[in-house]
Amino acid sequence: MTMRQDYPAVQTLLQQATLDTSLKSIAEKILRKERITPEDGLTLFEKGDIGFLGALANHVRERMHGDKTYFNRNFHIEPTNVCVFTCHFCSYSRLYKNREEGWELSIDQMLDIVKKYDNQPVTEVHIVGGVHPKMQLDFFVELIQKIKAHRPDLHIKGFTAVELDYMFRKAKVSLEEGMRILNEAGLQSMPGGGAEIFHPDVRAKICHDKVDGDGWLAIHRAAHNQGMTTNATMLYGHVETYAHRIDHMEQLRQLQDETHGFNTFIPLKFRNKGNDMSDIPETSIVEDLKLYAVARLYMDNFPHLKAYWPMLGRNTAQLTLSFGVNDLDGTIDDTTKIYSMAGAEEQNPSMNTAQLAHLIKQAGRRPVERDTVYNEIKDYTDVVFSEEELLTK
Ligand code: V47
Ligand code: SF4
Repeated sequence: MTMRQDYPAVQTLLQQATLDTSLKSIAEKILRKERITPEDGLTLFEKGDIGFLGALANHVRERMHGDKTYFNRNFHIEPTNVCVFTCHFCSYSRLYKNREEGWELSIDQMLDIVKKYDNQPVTEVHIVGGVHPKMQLDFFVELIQKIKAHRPDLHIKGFTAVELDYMFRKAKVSLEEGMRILNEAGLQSMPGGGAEIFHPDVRAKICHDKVDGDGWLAIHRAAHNQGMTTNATMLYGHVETYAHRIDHMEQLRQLQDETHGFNTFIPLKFRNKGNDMSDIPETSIVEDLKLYAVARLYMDNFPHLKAYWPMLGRNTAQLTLSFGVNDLDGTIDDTTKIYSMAGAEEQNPSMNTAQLAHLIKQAGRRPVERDTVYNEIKDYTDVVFSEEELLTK
C-alpha cells in the first residue's frame, strides 16, 4: 500500500456545479491548510453530506498520516463503579448507598490484575472508574507507586478530570500540586473522559453535579503544564445541538493552541441502554461518520483522531478509517465495562493483535502499533497471520 499522492475525490467535488458555495469555500480553505471558523464548522454539520465530508476528512487524514492506522496494546483497571455523581447517561455507576451492587478493588487486587499481564507485551495500563468517596489521593499515589515498582516500563494513563477534581478537592491541594504529586508517583498521562459536552445548558441536563467545562479544561491545562500529555473526548448524540458540538471542539482547539498537550480527540457515541436517558434514540451510522469527519476538519491542531471500537462496534470502526480516523483504541484484553453496560455491540471487547491488524488491513490501511505517546513500535503491514491467530482470542 502506498500513500495516495493526489486527491481526485476532493478535486471532483470542487468541480461539481451544484456544490453549495459556502461548502466550496470551506473546502478550499482546507486544501490551503487554513483554519476553519466555528461558523464553517456549523455549516459542515448542517449542509455537508456524507460523501463531501468523507472526501475532505480523508484528504486531511492522509495529508497528516498517509495510510497509517495506529493501535496500542493496553489493559484497563476499573478500581470501582461506585460513584458520588449522577450522570444521567451512565449505565455503569452505582451510588455509594447501593455500593453492595457494585465493586471496590483493593490495591492488592489491582496489582494482581497488573501481574496477570507480566509476560504479555502490553505497553499501557488505563486506570479509570467511578468517583468513590473513600478512594482518595493517598490511595491512588500508593497504587501508582506499586504498579511502577512492579513493572517500571508500563505507561500509566489514568484518571479523568472528574476523578481528579474530586480527589484534589478532598485532599485540599491545588490542581498544580495534585498533578505534581501524581506525576511524581508515576502517572504519565491522562485519558480524555468526563468532558461530555462543555456547554452549561447541556451539562445541566445530563451531568449537573460533576466538574464543569472550565474545571475540566483547567485540569488538563495543569497536566500539560506538568509535562504530561492527555486526551479529550466528546460524548455526542443525546440532547446536544450541532452548535454545542462546535463550542466543545472550539474550546479544546483553543486550549491545544495554548499548551499543545493533547494527543488525541475521541468522539464517544451515546449508547442508551440501562441509563436514565434510554428514551433518547441513538444516532445513525451516517451521523456518526459525519461527526468523525467534521471533528477531523475542525480539530486541526490535534494530531490524532481515535475511534474507540468497543463502543462503536468493529464494522463502524472500520468505516471511520475513511472519515478522518487514524487510531483504533482497544486491543488485547480491553477489559472495560463502561460500554458493554450501556448496550454497545461489543459485549466482550477483546481482539488479539492479529485480528485488529487484519481489521485495519481490510480497510486498506497500514496497521502500526504505537505506545501511549505515539512512538511507533511495529508496522504490521507485511506481517502475514495464520488462520489460527485470526480465530483465537
Ligand atoms: O466520560 C459513559 C462515556 C467516558 C456512556 O482517553 C458513555 O484514551 C457512551 O473517556 N454511552 C469514559 N459513552 C471513557 C473514556 C475513554 C474511553 C476510551 C479511551 C479513552 C482515552 C477515554 O465514557 C465518560 C463518558 O463520556 N460514557 N456512559 C454511554 N452510555
Ligand atoms: Fe460517575 Fe463517571 Fe458515571 Fe458520571 S460517568 S456517574 S462521573 S462513573
